Amino acid sequence: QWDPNMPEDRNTIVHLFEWKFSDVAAECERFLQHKGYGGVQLSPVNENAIVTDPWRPWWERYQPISYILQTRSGNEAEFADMVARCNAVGVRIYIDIILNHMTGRGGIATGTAGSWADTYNRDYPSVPYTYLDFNPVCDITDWNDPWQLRQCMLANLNDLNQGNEYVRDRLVDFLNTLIHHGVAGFRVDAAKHMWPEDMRAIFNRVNDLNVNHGFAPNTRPFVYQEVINFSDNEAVTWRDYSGLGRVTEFRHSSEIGRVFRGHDRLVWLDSWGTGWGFMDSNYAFVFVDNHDNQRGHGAGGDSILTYKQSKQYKMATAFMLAHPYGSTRIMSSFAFDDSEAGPPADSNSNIISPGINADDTCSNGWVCEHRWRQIYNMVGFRNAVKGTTIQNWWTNGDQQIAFCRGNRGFVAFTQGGSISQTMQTCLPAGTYCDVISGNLINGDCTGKSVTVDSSGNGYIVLNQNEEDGVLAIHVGKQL
Ligand code: LM2
Ligand code: CA
Repeated sequence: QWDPNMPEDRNTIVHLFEWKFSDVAAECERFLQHKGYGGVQLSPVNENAIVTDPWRPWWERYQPISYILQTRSGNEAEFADMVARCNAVGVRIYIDIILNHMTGRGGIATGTAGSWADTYNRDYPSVPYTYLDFNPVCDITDWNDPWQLRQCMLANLNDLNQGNEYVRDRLVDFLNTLIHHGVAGFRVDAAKHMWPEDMRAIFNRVNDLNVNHGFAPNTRPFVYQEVINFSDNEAVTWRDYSGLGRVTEFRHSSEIGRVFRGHDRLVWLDSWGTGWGFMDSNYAFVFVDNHDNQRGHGAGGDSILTYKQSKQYKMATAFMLAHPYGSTRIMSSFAFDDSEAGPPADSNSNIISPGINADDTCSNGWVCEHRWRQIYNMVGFRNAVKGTTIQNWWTNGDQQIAFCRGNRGFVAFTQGGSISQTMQTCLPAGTYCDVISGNLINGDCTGKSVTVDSSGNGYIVLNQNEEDGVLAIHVGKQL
């Protein structure tokens, strides 16, 4: 299903990568609800193999060992508490589910709930799975062979046979446990490596969302599938999966990075979306970066922007959120130099909670992009302009653009030269706080403001050397 099942006045998901459940619950209550975030994507919540070489990398969580809800993020009781508390404040929970595989194929593995597995012989007693539940052992050698993509091992990970009824039952039970606890949907890991028919059979069997958590009767889970697909000429494309739910649009990630790194011109953004070869907006799940491509895993390479290029990153994120294309996700990272390194942890390898500074930012190694003013205020902008279209597209013909979202919001961008001129904002007369340079606090704007006259015109000032090359005003932040 393609709708994220959020409250009407919300839209964006934030991926709180590797956060503990207790911290997620607190974040829903103290921050996310107030800034208008619609949901949180969690890292995989079921038991994973403990990897010690390298020491506790982030990617150990992509090696399931059972469906017991116990990881470094917390146990089942903590999970249940978190989902209930987030739902109570209108913030939905989405789980990263790994249906394609179990652990890597090697020796004896131990998991985060204490289970063990004989990964060479494909014996996972805590599920239980035996070798009969897996596809025959083979490696993906030809990435243009649809059969190999589905039937062979991705990165040497033991490949489950989702055509097997017993396996389907185990996966459906796992998803139903999550639904019982109140989740709103799923990010499907490695969807490209499973047959669409098998996934349909599995999702058709899962329960409706739990009405005790505020979902309407007969609501189906939101599904967004990770399919890396850059061209229609590939053997497997987004079209194979868009009948079941949304699909990750990786071209959005790489192209927005290329544009805001200055390798393309803003003037061309007038046809952003299908005009750039992307999938239809109703199927697209979009982001500037994700947990893989921000550290050079997966696809996208050098064009991907991350928190490390903060100005360009904020501009790309602002454009994504200002533009109506797709269903949006914000990445919230821990700082890293080493692309394998796991989350901030103490000497016992327990994850450390983010500290919260007076200015809303995080400490203890957590970047918390979702707490950057320019980012959370654009989440608010997207909520305020929901349901409107782009109007009055303006450009200087090169590296400056501006546009309205109906008569509810206006945004301007420059990555070449300063803007200082009267523009049509499409907004009702009044004075508006620019949510990029400041915040509206007790009726005062801490940044720039724009006065709009009765014909919708406002004088827009956006200098090239400002901290951010964006100005954004909307009806929700009027002085
Ligand atoms: C995904 N989407 O389809 C995730 O977004 C991605 O993060 C996962 O890979 C991948 N699929 C499998 O779930 C990550 C990471 C890999 C890592 C795997 C499994 O990017 O590097 O592979 O998780 O932990 C690691 C080693 C690899 C080894 C494998 C199995 O890097 O060299 O393969 O474990 O032992 C020999
Ligand atoms: Ca597979």
